[in-house]
Amino acid sequence: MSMIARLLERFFSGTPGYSALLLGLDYSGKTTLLYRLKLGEIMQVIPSIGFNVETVLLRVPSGKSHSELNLTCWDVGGCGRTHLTNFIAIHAARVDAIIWIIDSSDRERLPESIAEFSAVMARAAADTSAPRKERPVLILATKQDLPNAMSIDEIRMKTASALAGMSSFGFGIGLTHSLVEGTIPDAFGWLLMALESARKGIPPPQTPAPAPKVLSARDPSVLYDRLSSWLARSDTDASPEEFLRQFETINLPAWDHYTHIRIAYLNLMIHGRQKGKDLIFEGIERYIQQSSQTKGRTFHVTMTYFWIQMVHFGIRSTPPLDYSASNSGSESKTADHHDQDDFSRFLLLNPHLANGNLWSDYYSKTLMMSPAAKTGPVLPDMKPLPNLVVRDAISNPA
Ligand SMILES: Nc1nc2c(ncn2[C@@H]2O[C@H](COP(=O)(O)OP(=O)(O)O)[C@@H](O)[C@H]2O)c(=O)[nH]1
Ligand SMILES: [Mg+2]
Repeated sequence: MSMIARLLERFFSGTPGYSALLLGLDYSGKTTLLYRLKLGEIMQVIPSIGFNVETVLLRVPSGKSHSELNLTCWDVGGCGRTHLTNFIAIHAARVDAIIWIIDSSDRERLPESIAEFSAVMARAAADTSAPRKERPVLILATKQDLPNAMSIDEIRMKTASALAGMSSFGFGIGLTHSLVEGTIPDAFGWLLMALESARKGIPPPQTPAPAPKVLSARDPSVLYDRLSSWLARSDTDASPEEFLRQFETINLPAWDHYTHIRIAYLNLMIHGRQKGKDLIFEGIERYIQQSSQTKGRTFHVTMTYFWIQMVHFGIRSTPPLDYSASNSGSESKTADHHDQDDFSRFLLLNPHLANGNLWSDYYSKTLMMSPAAKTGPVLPDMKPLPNLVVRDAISNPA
C-alpha cells in the first residue's frame, strides 16, 4: 500500500459517520455547497486550493420521518488538480461515497467533468489495497437557478454511461433552493439510504468497473511522486525540536523545498503568524549567508513571503485532529509522534505545496525574477493569493 494510503487510513479511520469526496471541475460549486451545508448560509468563497474538510450534520427525510446524516466531506480544490488524479483517486477509494458536482450552466465543460470523474473512478477501482465496497455516487447538478441551465434529465442522460454499474442518482440544486425541504434534503436522504444499504453489505453490482484507460498505471505524475517521497521523509524526519535546532545551528541535512516548507510550518505553528514570519525571515537569511549548502543562492523576499502565505493558509485550512477519535486502536503514540503526524497530515491536506513552481500560478516569471521582488515584497500580477480573511471567517463563524 502506498505511503499516502497508509497515512490516510491512519488518520481517518474511526471517524464517526460517513465520509464523502466532492468531485467536480473548478467553479462547479463544491466549496459553496460545503459551506452552505456547514454554516447554513451562502458564503462568497474564494477559489480554493488544497483540501477543505468539514463534517456536516444533515437532517434528511427518511420514510415518513427524519434521520440524521453525519458526513465528513473532502473538497479538493484548485491548482494543479490535473496532476493530482492519482492522489484524488486514493481518497476516492477510501471514502464511503462520491458526490459528483456538475455545473448545469456549463454545457461546454460537461465532457471534461465526465472525463475527470471516469479517470478518478477507474483509478480508484484499480486500487487493490483499498477495501472493496459499494460506493454510492450522488450527482448534484448545481446552478439550476441560472437561465440557461441544462435540465437534470439531460445531465442524467449524458452521464449515464460513465455511471454504468454504480449505485447513483442525480438531483438538480441551486442557491435559491431550501436546505430544509425539497431537492437538497431529498438528495442527501437518497445518499443516506444508499450508504446504509452499502454498509449492510448488499453486494456491489456485477457490472465490472470500466478498465482504467484514461491514465495508465505507469503514467508519470511528478507531483504525486514528490508528495509520496515527502510523506516518507516526514515520517522518519528529525523531531520538531531537533529540526529547529538544526535550522538554528546551520546544520540541516538538506536545504531544499521540503526543508523550507517544514521551517515555515513549524515556526508558524509554534509562534503564530507575526512572530513566526519574523523568525522565518531572519532564520532563512542568516542560513543562506552562513551555510555552505546554499552557495550561489540569495535571499528572495517576495518568494519567502509567498511560501509563508501559502503555508499559513494551509494551516488555517487544516482542521485540528481529534486524536481521541482516531487513536482508539492498539497503536499508542507518544506526544512526539503526534507532532510528526501533524506535519504528514498537513502535507496530505495541502499536496499542492510540494509543487515548487506553485508561485508561477500567481506571479509572472518576469515579475518574480525582478530585482524589486527580490529585495522587497511585491503583489502578484496573475491572480491574488488565497485570502486569509475569508478563510478565517469560515473557520471561526461569528
Ligand atoms: N447561481 C448559482 N451560482 C452558484 C451555485 N453554486 C455555486 N455558485 C457560484 O459558482 C461559483 C463557483 O463556486 P465554488 O464553490 O467556488 O466552486 P468550486 O471551484 O467547485 O469550489 C461561485 O461564484 C458560486 O457563488 C448555484 O447553485 N447557483
Ligand atoms: Mg472550491
